[in-house]
Amino acid sequence: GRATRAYNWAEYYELDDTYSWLQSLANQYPGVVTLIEGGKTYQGRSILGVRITKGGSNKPGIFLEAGIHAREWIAPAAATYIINQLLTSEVESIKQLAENYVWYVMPHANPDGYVYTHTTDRLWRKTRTPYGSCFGADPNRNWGFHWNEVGASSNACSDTFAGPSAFSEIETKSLSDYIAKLKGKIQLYISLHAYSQYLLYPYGHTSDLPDNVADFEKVFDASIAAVSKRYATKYTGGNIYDAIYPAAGASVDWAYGTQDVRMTFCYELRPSSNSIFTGFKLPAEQIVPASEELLDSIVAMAAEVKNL
Ligand code: ING
Ligand code: ZN
Repeated sequence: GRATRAYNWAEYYELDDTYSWLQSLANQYPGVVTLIEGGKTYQGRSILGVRITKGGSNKPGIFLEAGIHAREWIAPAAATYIINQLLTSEVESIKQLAENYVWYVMPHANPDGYVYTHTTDRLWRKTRTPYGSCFGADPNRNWGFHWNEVGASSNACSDTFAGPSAFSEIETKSLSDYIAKLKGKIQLYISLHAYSQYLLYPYGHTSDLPDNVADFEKVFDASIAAVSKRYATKYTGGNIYDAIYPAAGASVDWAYGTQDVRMTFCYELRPSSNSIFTGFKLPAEQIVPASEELLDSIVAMAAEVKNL
């Protein structure tokens, strides 16, 4: 529907609008932007993303995953904002971020769910796989690492249904296959969610801390300091299990626990829980500021990871 309107982060877009925009980037930046497919969905859609590399591909990778939960609209919006900044910014720190890494950005890890939030139920979270009389598994409880041990449900009608087995969802199965092919190349994995203004690191399945927790804390401190610089937005957080709640089967735990990605983080973006705004329905006027401060934070995060 929006083919004639600008893609400019003043509003939230539909899946097809973003997919057309990604395609247009691949046309506009040959050799820099490559369309990538992180697999398919239950309803047959493509999980479309971009690989961005400015000059040479023998560089560490950053994987940015967003939209795994359908209703968290700010996450894909912020991911596309970052794609655009990596390609167009004249700010030195952002240019460096674009040039020093191979970027893999998947703005919509759950396309079927996202479409459903536009057509039918704005607050849908899960995939759309039918399970008896209910639909969908929670794609952030479905990954094959300590799957369904804690903080997930075996009831298909629950919003945190882990699925009938690890990687039961074609979305997590095929996206994880794509990521597994990059084994050894990813230095930093970032998952975007909303809301609460938290920055989180492994683990979700246990209160045991990762062996490199000192590194995580260093990077965490730099990242939450940077996120507040522009608009004084306050983030807190820590390890998933203690900072929010026990939750097994998340993408960040799988990437850390099975793929040797030593730095994996999840941002819970705006609003904060006590905001006057309604949780998942962050006003579109906040897409840009929420994304700007996120990118400030990721600039600091990457710099800190590089210095470990
Ligand atoms: N929160 C995340 C969720 O999946 C989370 C919190 C992040 C859990 C990372 C595990 C790992 O429940 C939202 N809002 O989805
Ligand atoms: Zn989420």
